[in-house]
Amino acid sequence: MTSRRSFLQKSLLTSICALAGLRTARLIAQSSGPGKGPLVISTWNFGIPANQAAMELLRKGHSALDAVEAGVQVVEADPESTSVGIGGFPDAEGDVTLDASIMDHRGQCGSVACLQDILHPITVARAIMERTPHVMLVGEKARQFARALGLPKVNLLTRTARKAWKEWKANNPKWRRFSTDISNHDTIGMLAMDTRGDLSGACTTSGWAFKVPGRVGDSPIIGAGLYVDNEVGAATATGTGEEVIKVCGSFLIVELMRQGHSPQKACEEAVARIRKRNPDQPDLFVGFIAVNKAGEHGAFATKQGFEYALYQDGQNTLMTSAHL
Ligand code: SD4
Repeated sequence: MTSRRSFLQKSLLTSICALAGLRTARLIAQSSGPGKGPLVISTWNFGIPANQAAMELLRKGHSALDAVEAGVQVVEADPESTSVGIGGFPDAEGDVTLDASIMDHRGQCGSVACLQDILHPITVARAIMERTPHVMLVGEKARQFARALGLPKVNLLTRTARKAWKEWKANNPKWRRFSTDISNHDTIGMLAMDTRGDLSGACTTSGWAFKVPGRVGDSPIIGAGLYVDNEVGAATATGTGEEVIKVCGSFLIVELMRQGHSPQKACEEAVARIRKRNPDQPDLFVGFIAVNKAGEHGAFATKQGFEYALYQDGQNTLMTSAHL
């Protein structure tokens, strides 16, 4: 698997270089030097405590991979967060189903979708990456895989989430209306650069509140909710996953950075494409964050209200994203 994957990556790189000419190859060479780690960036205000946990590991010399796993675990374990891990709002039948993905500096990745009863889907995603020849496991078999790892069964439906679901259900007996409210779209996506300048990323969510059972969003789809290329940079997404999947959002941003865009311009271009595809949906929310190998970052959203947390140069700061 590894050799096939690295062959495909090299082939893709070669084709892109051939298409874009030597200028692209020069930009890759410039951006693949040592970066400005340690650095952590993550979506929304719960990114602040998540960044803190990640940075503690980076400062001790741990890898970016260890850091992003530990960072997003903080939010997965927080019952107050209604869009990630325990406490996440359930699907239309009242089941909490979780999606997560992780990707490291070697381009290795793992993901899990529609996972029930497990507190840390990100740890399951990492185990899939490290212990199997596969990238993605889903549903009941993924749950069994997680249990076989020794992860305990946990009831993820909190009283608050159950109450919200009951209220939603009372108003939506036939699942006709699905909320697109921004408050239902608070995935944590995290990108980190370690002291060696290597990049990793993680993304984890309970997805769209009261979704159609079986629905999978962008977060566990490599290239949509998360993408890392250690030669170029990394990106992750939050918001309506269906629209992120349709443009391969995170992969698109990394490829735009490869072609010379700054992380900010790359995020803006990806958001512009989503807006162009959805001219009649002014309320559609999608946001991206990105970093490049130079330690520069970007963030952009379809609309106002997107915040992200940046931990760089010793400061863990809640930032307000620019938007369309
Ligand atoms: C999804 N993008 O499942 C995720 C959910 C989310 O902030 O709410 N992201 O579509």
